[in-house]
Amino acid sequence: NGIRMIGVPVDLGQEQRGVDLGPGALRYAGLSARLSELGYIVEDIGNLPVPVRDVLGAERELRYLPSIRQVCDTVYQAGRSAVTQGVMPIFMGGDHSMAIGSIGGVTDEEPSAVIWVDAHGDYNTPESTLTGNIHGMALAALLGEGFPELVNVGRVGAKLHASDIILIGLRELDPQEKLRLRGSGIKAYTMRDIDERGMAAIAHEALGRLAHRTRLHVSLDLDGLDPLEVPGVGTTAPGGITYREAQLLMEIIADSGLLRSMDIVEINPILDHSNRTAKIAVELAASAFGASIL
Ligand code: DIR
Ligand code: MN
Ligand code: MN
Ligand code: MN
Repeated sequence: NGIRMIGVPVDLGQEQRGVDLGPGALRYAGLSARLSELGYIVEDIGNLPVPVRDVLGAERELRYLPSIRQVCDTVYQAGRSAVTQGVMPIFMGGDHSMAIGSIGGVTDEEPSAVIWVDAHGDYNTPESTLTGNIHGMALAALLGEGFPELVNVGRVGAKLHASDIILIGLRELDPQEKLRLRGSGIKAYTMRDIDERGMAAIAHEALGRLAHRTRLHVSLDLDGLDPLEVPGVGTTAPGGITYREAQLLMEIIADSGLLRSMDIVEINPILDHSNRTAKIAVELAASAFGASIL
């Protein structure tokens, strides 16, 4: 019944300054205490070593690929250790590039599933990307596509099959990324789906598709939520998941009993108002790990 908080202050996968402060923002917002209240034994192991971008001038033109690879290898090992020791890791980002390590690390043996909450697909390759930013390539790398340095983090090759993944909250895809996603076999619920069908129907259907798995990882990019409610993210996209819809999704995930690990990524406290985004993320994590209103 243990949860291990693992800070990954990486900001190298995107351009905005400030996502490296995400782990601190989540700690100040009381993540540890909130999970302890639920009856978990919570251990915070601090932050993993991440190079500071200001000293990586020479890697800039490489989009920090060597350093991101190194960070993801470290995150992978931290995920592996947590799984083998029987505790549930929460990876506190940092930008979404670190999910290449976290998801790789937790998906080694049992049939695993991932619910990826995001405005974006993060399904770019070095060929399809418009920005060059590696946080927009994380899901593709986990499926074995793109830079070999990222595909081979931790162990060689793809860490997930398309059928292991469900995307929720999509509303901003790059042109080539959109074509790639259509052809991928990944189940994606866009904002239109959520508007038309409601989050409850989508959450139940998503978990039904993943029912034969024994481990579920939730990768929560806070930009999946509406920036009016969650302003502290680097790449905002209007018209997102509301706080209530996100809560409902997390509560239904908790009911499934499958959740074993989580990423909380892309929080940028520099762009936030009074740490609102991290506070909301703490409430969502609490719901995912079983908090109920009554
Ligand atoms: C864009 C933005 N598709 C890119 N991606 C973001 O840079 O590849 N992902 N913001 O979270
Ligand atoms: Mn993302
Ligand atoms: Mn995103
Ligand atoms: Mn992003």
